[in-house]
Amino acid sequence: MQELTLKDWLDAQMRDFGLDADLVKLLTGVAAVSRDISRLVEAGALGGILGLHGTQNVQGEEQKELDVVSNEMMVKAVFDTGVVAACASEELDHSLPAPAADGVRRPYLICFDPLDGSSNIDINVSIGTIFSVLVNPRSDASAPTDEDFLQPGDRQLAAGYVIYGPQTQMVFTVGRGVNMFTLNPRTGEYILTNANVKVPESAKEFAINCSNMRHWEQPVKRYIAELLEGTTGVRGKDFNMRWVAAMVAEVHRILCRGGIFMYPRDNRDPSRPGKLRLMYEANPMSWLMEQAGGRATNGRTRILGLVPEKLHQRVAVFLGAREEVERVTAYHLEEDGGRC
Ligand code: AFP
Repeated sequence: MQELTLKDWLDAQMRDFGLDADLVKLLTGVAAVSRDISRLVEAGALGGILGLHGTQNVQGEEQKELDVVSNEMMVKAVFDTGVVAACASEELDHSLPAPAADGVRRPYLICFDPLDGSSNIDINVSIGTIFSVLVNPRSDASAPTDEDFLQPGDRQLAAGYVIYGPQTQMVFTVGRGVNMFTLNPRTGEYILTNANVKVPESAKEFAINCSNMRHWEQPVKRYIAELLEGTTGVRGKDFNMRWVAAMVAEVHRILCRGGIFMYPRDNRDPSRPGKLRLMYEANPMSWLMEQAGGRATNGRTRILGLVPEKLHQRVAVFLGAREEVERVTAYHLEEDGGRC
């Protein structure tokens, strides 16, 4: 069978479905820089950029050297495409307008987490880059601000991730299903290896950081207790548990093999509704899930319908197989008093 490269696939999308040529430029730029990030990740200690950078990001988290370098690479790459008016990164306090002041309106905004799963960097476990493309709401060439990014996930035009694991794979949607491309390390070309991915309906695996169990809300405790009871409980079957500590890897596993991923809100800090970021992690991954036939909620409502209040907003996340996400969401709504 003839291999279909990312370029061929994008050309076909332009030809057959009218995919915007500027969006193709942007996706091509993201693919190209992900190849370079992949090489750095692969070099590890030999590349001389492992370890701590000695600074913290806006969320107060330690930045790893590779976080900082890959962020700089992403910023440069997206602006080099010439179609991005501003970008927002999990690693930056505020959005960054395109440097060129040439009076040209650029059609897109892009949000990204340049290196998700940083705690895995130094131990050679899968990490990834997540991205989400939005329309630039400005009709002129003026510089977008943080407020321009505050659009619900339903308005994304493209979203996906690149996983740096045993293989490097780029997985994304432009609103017509989810496709997986694997990087051929010999040619540097991304090849379509899994078209129109669907989340298996029946789940056998769940992913949640159980060390936080004592802080969870009651519906989450109930749902997990039932999974743990296995064949002896109401679910009548055994489940297995996985936790990679990188959302990219958990989502990738669910797209390939099914299951549910959860990062619930907890009772420690009421001002912090979850750990994950809406714009950089939850929105793009939720859209992928829905495009693959799965579901994504914050326990109560669809994540893609949430209107962000701030750029670095956090949110509780339940995503994966439809039935599982619907069940845990129903437990939350029951607890709230039966509102559906
Ligand atoms: P970073 O984006 O800071 O690398 O954090 C990764 C992450 O946000 C997400 O990818 C993981 O699911 C989650 O944190 C893991 O968190 P804990 O294992 O610390 O609970």
